[in-house]
Amino acid sequence: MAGVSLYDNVGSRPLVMGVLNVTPDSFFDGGRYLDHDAAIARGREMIAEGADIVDVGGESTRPGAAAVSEHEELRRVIPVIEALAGDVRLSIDTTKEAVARRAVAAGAFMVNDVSASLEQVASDTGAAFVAMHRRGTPADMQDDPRYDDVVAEVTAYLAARAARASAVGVEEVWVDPGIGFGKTAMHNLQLLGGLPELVALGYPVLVGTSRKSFLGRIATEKLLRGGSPAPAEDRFEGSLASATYAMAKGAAAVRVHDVAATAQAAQLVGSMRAVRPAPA
Ligand code: HH2
Repeated sequence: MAGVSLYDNVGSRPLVMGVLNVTPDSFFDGGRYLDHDAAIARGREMIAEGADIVDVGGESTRPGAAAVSEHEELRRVIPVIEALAGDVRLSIDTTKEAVARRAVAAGAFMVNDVSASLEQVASDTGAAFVAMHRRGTPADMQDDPRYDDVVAEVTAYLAARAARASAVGVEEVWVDPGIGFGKTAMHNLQLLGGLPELVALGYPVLVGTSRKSFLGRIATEKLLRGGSPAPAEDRFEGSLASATYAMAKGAAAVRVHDVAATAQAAQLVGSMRAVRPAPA
């Protein structure tokens, strides 16, 4: 196509948010980056791999995870944020008000809140805010979750939470369907397929499927032969496929552990968005 450069896609490329869990018990990277130096090195590695945002978390949200004290969560995340601030945009993955405030003061630009309730902190500090949908708490969220229409219910919930955040003065509000948070594998698939409904709300959409258990339960050959679901180490392909699908369906950003591969996929989706088909 005349006049369209393959490299002329700046601005249309979905963003890649790299996951950095400074925890002993996160379901995939738990224990790898509990040490501050290891976490900072991984943050720098993700920047080199193409991360647009690094999401720093100090408390696992996996089903059954133990709660962490405010003091311990601060001890885990603040030195990492201080060290990486200035090198990349940082978000803080927390549900605690004090942790969110301290993290923004230390350099985070975004509050990523799986409880969708810290909008006042974002408003007070001028941070961007991610409102994520979840049902229940880590202790009970996977106990037989039910919805009449998961796409409609999650979309309505996020519309209300986003409106509440805007009403208190948050300037940059994101929404996230919360893949795996109180959802069956079928609910997760329905939410991914229904992403255009969420995108139509008009807020940038963040999606996190990376290495999550539903990917291991989707009918792999092994599973069809009576085997067990794939463990997190074997969910790379599903993670990349689902992130690429989410971006193609309009997600503005994907939250992933595998930054290098996903950044390539984001570049490709951005290129496809930039290139308009020639008129027939
Ligand atoms: N998923 C996890 C944590 N935070 N935040 C948003 N906005 N969206 C998500 O889908 C999301 C999230 C769970 O993944 P991870 O951080 O890798 O694991 P853990 O909670 O065990 O630390």
